Amino acid sequence: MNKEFKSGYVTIIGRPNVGKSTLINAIMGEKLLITSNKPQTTRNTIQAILTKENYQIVFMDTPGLHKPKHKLGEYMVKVAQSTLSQVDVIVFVTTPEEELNLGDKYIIDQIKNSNSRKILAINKVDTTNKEKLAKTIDTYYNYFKFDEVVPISALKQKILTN
Ligand SMILES: Nc1nc2c(ncn2[C@@H]2O[C@H](COP(=O)(O)OP(=O)(O)OP(=O)(O)O)[C@@H](O)[C@H]2O)c(=O)[nH]1
Ligand SMILES: [Mg+2]
Repeated sequence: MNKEFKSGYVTIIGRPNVGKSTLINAIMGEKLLITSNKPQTTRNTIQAILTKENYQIVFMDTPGLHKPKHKLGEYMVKVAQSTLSQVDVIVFVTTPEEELNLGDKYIIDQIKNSNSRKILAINKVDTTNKEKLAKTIDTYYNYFKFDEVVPISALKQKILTN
């Protein structure tokens, strides 16, 4: 009679301004989190809880990860160790990039040994073309074999298939 109720923790991580908060708003179906075209809009880790009949997901929106070594170190100590080790799923958000940039590389290096399921979300696909997107997927997947690769537009609330 009773269906199994599932719950899980999902951390959204990525460079500043890639659309992490926009993605959570899209999933939640409301404008819960502040988004803007200025990097570093999200200042603290914020939880958004999605509750449905058979499941509950706690999303963790995190501040954008900075390239500078010092800040990055600080951030990783705070966020990486406390949240990344305990979550069920890590969604690493990036944008269509020609090359794997240092910031992203660093983030991937930090998450690749965690036990969580790791999803690569390539956001803002509305701003690119198929060739660039394919190249981005190749580049990132070659660097690390994510469990899933999902091209999306958080702004337009679209998941790209094929
Ligand atoms: N074109 C386009 N713009 C997007 C998309 N998703 C987000 N944006 C825009 O990108 C900007 C940054 O979005 P945020 O959600 O604030 O990004 P964030 O990763 O949370 O940024 P920080 O909190 O600063 O790390 C905003 O202007 C969004 O409207 C998308 O799919 N397509
Ligand atoms: Mg944000």
